[in-house]
Amino acid sequence: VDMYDNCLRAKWFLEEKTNSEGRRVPLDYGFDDWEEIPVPAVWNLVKPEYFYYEGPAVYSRRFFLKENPGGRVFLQFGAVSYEARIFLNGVFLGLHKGGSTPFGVEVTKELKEENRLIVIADNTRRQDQIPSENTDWFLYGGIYRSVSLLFVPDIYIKDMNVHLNDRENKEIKVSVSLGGCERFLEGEAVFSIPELQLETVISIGTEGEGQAVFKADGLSLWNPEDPKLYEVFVKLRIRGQVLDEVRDRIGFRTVETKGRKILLNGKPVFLRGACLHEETEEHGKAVTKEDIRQAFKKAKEMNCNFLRLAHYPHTEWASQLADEEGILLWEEIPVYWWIDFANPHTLKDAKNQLMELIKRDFNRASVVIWSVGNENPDTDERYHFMRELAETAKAYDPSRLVSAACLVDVVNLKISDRLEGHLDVIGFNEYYGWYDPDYEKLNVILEGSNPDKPVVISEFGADGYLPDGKAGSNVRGSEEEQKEIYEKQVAIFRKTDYIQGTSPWILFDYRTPKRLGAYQKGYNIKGLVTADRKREKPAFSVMKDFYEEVIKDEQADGSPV
Ligand code: ADA
Repeated sequence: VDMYDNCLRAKWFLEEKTNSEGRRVPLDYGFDDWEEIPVPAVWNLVKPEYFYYEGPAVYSRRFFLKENPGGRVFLQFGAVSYEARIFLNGVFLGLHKGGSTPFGVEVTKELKEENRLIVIADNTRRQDQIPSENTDWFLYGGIYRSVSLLFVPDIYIKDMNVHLNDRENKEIKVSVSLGGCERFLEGEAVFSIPELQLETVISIGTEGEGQAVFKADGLSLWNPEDPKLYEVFVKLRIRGQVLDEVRDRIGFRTVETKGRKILLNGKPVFLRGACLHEETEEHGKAVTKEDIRQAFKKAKEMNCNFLRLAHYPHTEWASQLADEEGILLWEEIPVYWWIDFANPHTLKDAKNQLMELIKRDFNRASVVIWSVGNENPDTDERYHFMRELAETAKAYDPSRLVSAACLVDVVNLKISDRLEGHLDVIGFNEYYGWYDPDYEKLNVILEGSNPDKPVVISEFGADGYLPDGKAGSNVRGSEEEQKEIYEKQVAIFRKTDYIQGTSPWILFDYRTPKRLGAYQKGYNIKGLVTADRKREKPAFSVMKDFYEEVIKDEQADGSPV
């Protein structure tokens, strides 16, 4: 049952009561004055008066189950902004925090023929949340990714993680874990890649886990030029009986660093990128596959092979499509600016979001970097907080790089952040020429820094708008000035050998209530393309030309600039 195109109904207030069993249940509102709200969608775009609404909303939907195949049933949510409380047939089933990652609740016991699902979605900003109160983007509200019922057998395959373990020997590593009970009968998982005529058996112990490493002769590696994907299957067999089966389409590649280089399949790669928010004018955060396709097309027109998905996990459609289209991705959790670094609950929420993201996208070849945060002040608390996140990512997923978008050390004018030792790639955000007009400082910083690992300029840029009746680079914030800033920035990057990628801020203009200034009008207008995605600004061609040069240089000597 997929509720994708159906409607839920919402009411803009929240009350709860405690029933005789001490469970919290929503009050029984009469349903007459409820609004129809589509799901998935952000409520902000449903009616003009909801545009700036931030707070709780109660969604309610009655649904019928024609047939129940038995086994266990989970109600899965792609994402709900920011907190979600789930009730089925009057029973409180769980609370999820984190507005951009998937989660599910088991509904096996509560599911009937006729059901009432209530979801209380609440996007109220709080300082102890991830992100906290202060964001330079629009914090849309609602159930904005799909909701579905997932039927699985009593014992089922919970996770299947697959990656290329050893490129030279074409060795694949597969880990399988089961769900359904505490202790399992011993069984086996049969892993296969039909295209390679490969089948291998992984034994599963009573803990419900098993892993194996095996050779995949004839395997073609995934890369942006040839994003080869294979259909893979895992069947769970216990006492000769097949109980469950999962499938995926997976690409195989390695990503690592060597000195100051990033290596993809053993070869240096320069990340020709751009930053991207998950937003369109029409759908807000509830982007469609077509919206993502369009964004990727624009990025490719700019000669990109890489996107930084800022500043929170985007829909999994993005990483699935990037797998198919050969775009490398940086995925991030919203540990953005100053958050409550000393608060253990905040750390727990951040870790949870990170793990939900990693588990969701473990099998996506396109994802090469996990970013644990953006532009956080270099304090003791932040160091401990971020270090724990970086180590969590590394421990679960040694097959990728870990980064964070760091700030300049303003005292010593250097790229130097205490977190560096825990990162594989240093992300560096800087806006010289814009917030600080002194480009010379950027020269000083880059020449004076001596990082022992690759640096990606994870943000740079400037506002770019069309001033009424006036043009010219002398107008602050004009598209001409933006272009000039880009030209100067790029010239500096080209001289710096340890810069192994750039992702300008940002591919498209986007909404942000922070920017209500005279010419910004509620948008961050640092886009290389306008928010309607129709018009490229002059700076777009600066990046396009720069990346074309990078490609030529790579072709000429087999290594990036
Ligand atoms: C920061 C931040 C971005 C955006 C940018 C800007 O670098 O990481 O989210 O706010 O500044 O436009 O100033």
